[in-house]
Amino acid sequence: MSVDRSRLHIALQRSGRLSDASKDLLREAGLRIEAGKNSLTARAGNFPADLMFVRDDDIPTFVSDGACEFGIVGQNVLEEFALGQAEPGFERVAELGFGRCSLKIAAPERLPYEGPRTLAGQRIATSYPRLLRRFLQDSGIDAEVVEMSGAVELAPRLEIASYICDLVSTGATLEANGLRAVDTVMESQSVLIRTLRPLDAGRAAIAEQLLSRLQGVLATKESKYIMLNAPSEALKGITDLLPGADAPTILPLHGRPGHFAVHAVCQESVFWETLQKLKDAGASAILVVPIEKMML
Ligand code: PRT
Ligand code: ZN
Repeated sequence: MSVDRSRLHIALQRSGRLSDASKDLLREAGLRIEAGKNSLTARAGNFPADLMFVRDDDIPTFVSDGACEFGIVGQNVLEEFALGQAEPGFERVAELGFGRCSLKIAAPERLPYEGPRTLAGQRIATSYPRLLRRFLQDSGIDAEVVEMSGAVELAPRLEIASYICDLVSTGATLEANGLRAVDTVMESQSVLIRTLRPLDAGRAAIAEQLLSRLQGVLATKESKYIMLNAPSEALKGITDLLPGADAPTILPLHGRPGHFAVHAVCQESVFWETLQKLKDAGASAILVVPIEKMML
């Protein structure tokens, strides 16, 4: 298939832990994704963008080379790639809140761990050699990094290495292999990246549209619309309590002189504790409603 330069190209993981959430995010931004299960590309039916379904490890390269203008990938894969590059060819646009995991040092139950110095002179197996080397270097430790492309958790049993450095989410895999997490190399989640290659005016405009929609989707995930009533003397205290809201709307209540309705978009989670504090500060009839769409 030849590459259509009048459309944007977005690199997504073809099949794996990030695939569904990546597609869901684009759908929430209004893209209609028409793809069969085994396609390598898909067209957005109603937006000038094509999706490229690739291995997550290839996404930083695709975006840096400008083959795709955008990509969604785990920070772990991205940082490992970036450490091997003289100049980054991409920039991070937003953290996406899914695919969370940590890159951890893990030790067999029988081996001690008293901080990174325990690793001195040891063999450590990992699929993230650059991130591990940076961690060791930052800790001033000399150790041998054994590179494996998968099944890293088997290394101690196979006596390939004493320790491992691998991704952990629930910890079940470590436990099943008689290992325990002892240190953290990095925390990770998926991120949206964009190429640093300049775009022509047409595609730059489409890119801005996509970004504005995605930023709207990400903002609505955390945001709530809050409405409440309050007497005038309580307004200052109440507006100070509203989480992440700037410039709330304040309207007089019909038939109740000295009383106002306060409406605000809160950019942070609104907890029960916050509602209680608002009530204690004089608010009544407090409503918190989800926001479906937002364009900032
Ligand atoms: O085929 P392709 O190369 O695209 O996929 P892949 O097999 O390399 O990646 P995939 O789908 O496994 O993971 C994609 C991304 O998801 C990773 O790069 C991380 O950013 C993120 N992620 C989140 C994880 C995990 N959680 C995770 N738990 N990636 C891998 N794991 C593995 C881990 O390596 C270990 O084997 O799951 C196991 C541990 O899980 P727990 O729950 O037992 O701790
Ligand atoms: Zn991969």
